Amino acid sequence: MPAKMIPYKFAQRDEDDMHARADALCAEMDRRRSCRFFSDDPVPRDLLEKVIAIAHSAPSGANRKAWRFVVVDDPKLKHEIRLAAEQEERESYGHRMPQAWLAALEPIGTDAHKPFLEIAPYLVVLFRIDWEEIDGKRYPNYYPQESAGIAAGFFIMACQQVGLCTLTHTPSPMGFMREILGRPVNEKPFLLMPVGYPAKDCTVPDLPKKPLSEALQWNAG
Ligand code: IYR
Repeated sequence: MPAKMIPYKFAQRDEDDMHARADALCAEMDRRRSCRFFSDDPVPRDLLEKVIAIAHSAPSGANRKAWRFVVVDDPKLKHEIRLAAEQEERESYGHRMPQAWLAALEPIGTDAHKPFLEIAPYLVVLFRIDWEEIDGKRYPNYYPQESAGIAAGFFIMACQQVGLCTLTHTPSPMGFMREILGRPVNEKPFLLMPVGYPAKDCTVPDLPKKPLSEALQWNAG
């Protein structure tokens, strides 16, 4: 049955305001960097929950919100996750990733060593829910990959906007996260995002930025 239709409470703004907001947001997001060196300074729990609420407001296939955010702050669990992730990463860096992939990662300077998984105050693990079981019957979710990706984008932007930093980390394969965190088989680990503040001496790679002109096309090419 179609839902009842209600008026859209849209905030209409004047053009100057729209430009000012676009410029401010652009400047803020331009400052965002993936953080690999975290401090262990605590982050208020309710602030993190607000950031997750923002991510949870993302649009999703058939409005199913086919995702779950699991927050880990238990040091024992973080240790277990670090050990499992580093074990997979050692295999990946050691022989699973082809030479071309390793070469592509060289400027970023990553390796199998992931201390941030224990240092960051929170690990937010995003699971993608491919199907749900209700009364013994399986119901597929629609576009779960895209939906989880959009929610992750909201999450990353919300972190930056409220003054937190994060990283989209994907130890691969990530099946161990489901076992460690006790999630059912219909939930697929999608992204592991440490959240906190950068370490005082945090550095980031000075990478060239692909100009927007290479990513934007108007009309037919
Ligand atoms: N998962 C590995 C490798 C890695 C892959 C990509 I694509 C990156 O942009 C960065 C790293 C790791 O986290 O080190």
